[in-house]
Formats: sequence, C-alpha cells, structure tokens
Amino acid sequence: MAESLKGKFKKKCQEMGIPLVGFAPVDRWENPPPELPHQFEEWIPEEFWPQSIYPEAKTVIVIGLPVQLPILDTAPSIYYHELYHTINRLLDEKAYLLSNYLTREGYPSIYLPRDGYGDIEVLLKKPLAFFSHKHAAYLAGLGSIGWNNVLLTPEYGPRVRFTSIFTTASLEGDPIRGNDLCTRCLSCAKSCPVHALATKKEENFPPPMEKMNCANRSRKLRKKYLSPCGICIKVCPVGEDRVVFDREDTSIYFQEENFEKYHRAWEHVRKYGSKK
Ligand code: B12
Ligand code: SF4
Ligand code: SF4
Repeated sequence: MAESLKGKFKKKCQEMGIPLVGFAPVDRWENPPPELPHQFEEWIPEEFWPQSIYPEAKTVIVIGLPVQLPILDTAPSIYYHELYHTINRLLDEKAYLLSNYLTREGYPSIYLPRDGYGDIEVLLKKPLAFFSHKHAAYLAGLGSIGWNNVLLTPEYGPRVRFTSIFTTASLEGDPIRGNDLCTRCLSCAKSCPVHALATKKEENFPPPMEKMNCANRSRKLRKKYLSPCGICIKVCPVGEDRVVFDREDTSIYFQEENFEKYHRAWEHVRKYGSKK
C-alpha cells in the first residue's frame, strides 16, 4: 500500500517536471545511516528534526529543481537573480500542491518553504532556518556535502535548489549512494570574492564557513538587483549538467582567451537590468 503510494507520488513529480525526488524516514535524523558519505562531529540539534517540528511526520520527501548552468554562468547578474526567484517560487508551489495530494490520498501532509527567512538582514543576525533542506536531501540519499558547504548531486553538482514535504505516510527511504562527490579541487574557495570558504586542504571536512562574509555580500548585491552571488556553485566541476550544456571545461571561468564568445555574452547580460 505505502509502496504504491511512493510510486504514484514519483509519477506525479515526473508529470510536474520535478527531476529530483528523495525519501527519508524521520528516524534518519535520530540515527543517521552509517553508509552516508560523511559522518559529522556536530549533528543537527533535535529541535530542528522533522519529528520535532511536525510530531506526526513519518517521512520527509525532498524535491529538487536545477539551476540552469548557462544562466548561472552570467552570475552575479539580473539573469541569475530572476532564475533564483523563479525556482524558489516553483519549489514552494509544487511542494504545496504535492502535500495536498498526499493529504487527499489519506495521509495528512504539509509543505515547507524552500528557505524560511524574512530577509537577509535576519540571517546576518542568525544564519539559520527552522529546517535544513540540505541535510534533508543528504539524508534522502540525493548527494554529498561539498567543500562549498552545499549539497552536490551527481545530476547537477551543487546547481540544484530543494524544498521538503513532511508526510504522515510511512514510505521506504531511498538508498544512500554513499559516494563523496567533491574532488577537493578548491575552485569554489579560490573563486569566492569575500573568502567565505577555507582554502587550506588540511582543515576539517566540511570546513568551517564564514557565513557572514557571504550574507553581507548578498546584502550588498541585493541593493543592485544582483543577488545572490552564486560563484561557488557556478565553478564546481561536479555534475552531469556540465556535459549536457557542454561546459565540462571549467577554465571557461578563469581564462579569457579561447572563451571570448562566452565572456562577451556574460558582459552583455551584466550591463542591463541592475545597478552598477
Ligand atoms: C541560512 C542560509 C544561507 C546563509 C548562510 C549559509 C549557510 N550555508 O548556512 C547565506 C545567506 C550565507 C546562504 C548562502 C547561500 N545559499 Co543558502 N540557505 C540558507 C538556509 C535558509 C538555511 C540554512 C541552514 O539553516 N542550515 C543549517 C546550518 C547550520 O547548516 P551547516 O552550517 O551546514 O551545519 C553544520 C554544522 O554547523 C552542524 N550544525 C550545528 N548547528 C546546526 C544547526 C542546524 C539547524 C543544522 C541543520 C546543523 C547544525 O551540522 C552541520 C554539519 O555539517 C537554506 C534553506 C533551508 N531552509 O534549508 C538555504 C540553502 C542552504 N542555500 C542554498 C544555496 C544554493 C545558497 C547559495 C549558493 C545561494 C547563492 N549565493 O547563489 C549560497 C551559498 C553559500 C555557501 N557556500 O554555503 C541552498 C543549498 C542547495 C544545495 N544544493 O545544497 C539552500 C538549501 C536553499 C534551497 N532551498 O535550496 N544561505
Ligand atoms: S555565494 Fe559567493 S560570497 Fe557566498 S560563499 Fe559562494 S562565492 Fe562566496
Ligand atoms: S568546486 Fe571543487 S572543492 Fe568545491 S565543492 Fe566543487 S568539487 Fe568540491
């Protein structure tokens, strides 16, 4: 019964144009599966677990939508700014509709917003949301944490945004693939304009991040309609999307010669629709 519900749900996601879906029983927050790619010294505090937020929850379903790489290539730009908002809106809407679908099937369910903060000013004081989708996607077997502190997936590397649904249906968890996808190339850290990511390999994994440097940059960019920054997810070599969009060679970001046509296009986009 529960299995067939999972099958029907996945079919519905396919029809709604959602390429990534993962299932994590809530007990994975309490007992993280040993086959996960990383074990963390510091784990998610209990009040952030799904069963603490919605005590009836049995399974967390995570959905992911891709960040289209050639648009991200122009970032920071109005083009990525618009894409970011489009994906955010779609994630919220799709999760809301899917949770209603499960409720109608007899399993009361609720959606979560893809972010859950009022404004970047709030994050400058406390850079936390009441529920972490990155950790939910990790526990649903969708990928591994990268040096850049976000989830890398085989399909899109870090270029994917998530949201989650809490459902009272007990659905089988997806297998944990267990692969650590990060190559430790450190392109993300070396490209960060505000040094928010560690640049020395011997530091702990995942390395500590200067979240305030990143949040402050986002705040400044927002005033020019250029937020978010996105550079550390743009330059990452991981992800099948690089093959799909013919962007496997990441020197496109670091060398102008041989790639003039791309650099010209990015400069053009950056000239319009935002403040200098
Ligand atoms: C706050 C926030 C930010 C802040 C702070 C950054 C951060 N990484 O926490 C700012 C504004 C800087 C930011 C920037 C970006 N973000 Co952001 N952000 C969030 C938000 C709203 C909450 C994150 C959160 O609470 N995480 C929990 C913290 C504490 O996780 P952590 O630091 O890794 O925790 C570790 C330890 O500290 C310990 N721990 C200790 N205490 C606690 C407490 C809790 C609650 C947990 C869970 C763990 C924990 O456990 C962990 C062990 O590794 C989420 C949306 C959401 N609701 O999930 C998006 C989210 C994480 N962001 C996302 C993205 C894509 C970005 C940007 C790329 C946006 C951009 N610029 O284009 C940048 C990337 C910056 C970077 N390299 O991390 C995506 C990530 C998708 C993915 N593929 O993983 C998310 C999930 C949004 C979404 N809906 O998809 N973000
Ligand atoms: S989003 Fe930009 S500022 Fe933030 S960590 Fe990534 S590269 Fe650095
Ligand atoms: S850019 Fe390199 S070091 Fe950074 S997350 Fe991607 S693979 Fe890992």
